[in-house]
Amino acid sequence: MANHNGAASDLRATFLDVYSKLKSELLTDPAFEWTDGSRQWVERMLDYNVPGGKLNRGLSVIDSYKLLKEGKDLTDDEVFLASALGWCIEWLQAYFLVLDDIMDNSHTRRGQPCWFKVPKVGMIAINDGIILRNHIPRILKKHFRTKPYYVDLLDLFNEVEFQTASGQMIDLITTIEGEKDLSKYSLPLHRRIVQYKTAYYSFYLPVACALLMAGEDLETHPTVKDVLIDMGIYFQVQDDYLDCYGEPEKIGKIGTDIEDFKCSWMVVKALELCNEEQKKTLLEHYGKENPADVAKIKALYNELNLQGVFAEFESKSYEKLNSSIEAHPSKSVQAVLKSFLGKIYKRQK
Ligand code: GPP
Ligand code: MG
Ligand code: MG
Ligand code: MG
Repeated sequence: MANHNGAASDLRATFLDVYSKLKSELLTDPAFEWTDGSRQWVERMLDYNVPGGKLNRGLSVIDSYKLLKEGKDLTDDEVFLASALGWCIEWLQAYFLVLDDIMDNSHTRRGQPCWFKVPKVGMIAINDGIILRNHIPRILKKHFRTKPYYVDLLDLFNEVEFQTASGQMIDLITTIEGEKDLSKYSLPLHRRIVQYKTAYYSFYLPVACALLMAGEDLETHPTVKDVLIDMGIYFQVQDDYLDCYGEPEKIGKIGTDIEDFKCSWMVVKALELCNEEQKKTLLEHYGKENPADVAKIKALYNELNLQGVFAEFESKSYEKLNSSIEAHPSKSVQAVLKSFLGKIYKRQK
């Protein structure tokens, strides 16, 4: 039995080995008659979109499973299975991002052009998103079909995908052209959007996967689910903040929330804090493509000290999340949640 409790970089290397194995299985999937051209397309598409992120969601399945096993060394088989589930979440994320970048008319992602912006890709990216999504049940079928929790896994991925697509829908329909109406933007609306579009797949799903593998489920841990959802909301507020104030070289993407008229935490806070004069600026310049309009909005955010407001929000959220975690009876569950929170607190990317 190998010792997998070594440095984080070892775990990352092991995790990446599993990516190569899953990729080669998918590229020889007997359900399709492959040609060199089709295989090359899928391989390039996967390498471009799946492994290039921070891998936090995927790695946290292994971390969580390990903590649930209370420090016992994992077998090679357990490491492989937890990694495969981690990769299913990374595949899900790749699928969401490929399509989200089209919908948000974004430019870059993970330090490179968005997939649909790559020459000769264009709208083929939509079908690539569908392929990415279909890879998940193929991975699950190959490696989990005989497990007692197989049906629960399939159901979990389906439920979370539905919640995410529903969150994405409300993110998009609030911005409909011709109805640009800032008066409907509020903290409760923002919370609803980000809870569904981000929190379930980014925070709840990795822990839910680890619990299923360990023979448990999250419905028997409702307080854990609540903390994970709150952490996901905090994470998306950071994403909204970084869309404006993050360094593109660090976050790997260029913000488009102002141009896209998004119900971002930034604009919600600005609406809350502005005077009548400043409100006019928001109404006139928010949601326009022109860089001069965007600059006016950013200047207003500076005037309202949204950086300071965010710093305050960040430390308050940390304290609140930390005390909810400490209220939990199980030390191993506390450890899972604390390691998550530690990874995202004051993140710059
Ligand atoms: C993140 O929103 C939300 C998603 C990636 C979910 C997409 C869901 C689909 C069903 C396609 P965002 O647009 O703020 O993310 P980013 O800033 O990374 O573009
Ligand atoms: Mg986006
Ligand atoms: Mg989006
Ligand atoms: Mg964003």
